[in-house]
Amino acid sequence: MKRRVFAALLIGSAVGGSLRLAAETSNEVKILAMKFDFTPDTVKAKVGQPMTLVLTSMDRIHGFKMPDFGIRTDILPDQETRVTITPQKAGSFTFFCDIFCGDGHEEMNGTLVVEA
Ligand SMILES: [Cu+2]
Repeated sequence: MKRRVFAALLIGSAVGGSLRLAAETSNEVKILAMKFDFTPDTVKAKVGQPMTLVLTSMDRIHGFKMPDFGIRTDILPDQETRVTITPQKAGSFTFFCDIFCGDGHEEMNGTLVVEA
C-alpha cells in the first residue's frame, strides 16, 4: 500500500512540475488519505501564516477532522478538497479520519505541528 502512494507521488511530480512550484510558493500541502493512513501524517505550519491543505483520497471516502481548528470535511477519491487555515498558536494538533473506513480506522490520524 505504501508503495502505491510512492508511485502516485512520483507520477504527480513528473507531470506537475510547474504546478508543484506554484503550490509551494502559495504554501499548499498535499495530504493523501488511504486506509488507514494520512501521507504525510505530520504537517508543519507557522503561526500567522496561511496554508492550504489539499486533501485527496486514494481509495474510498474518508473524513478529515481537526477539532482545534473547528474543521471537518469529507475527502473524496480522485478529487482535491482544499482547506485553508491560519494557525494562531504554536503546538501540536491532531487530525483524524471521522468516517469509519475499516478495521484500522481508529489509527488513521496525523499531526499538524505549528511553530512560532
Ligand atoms: Cu476512516
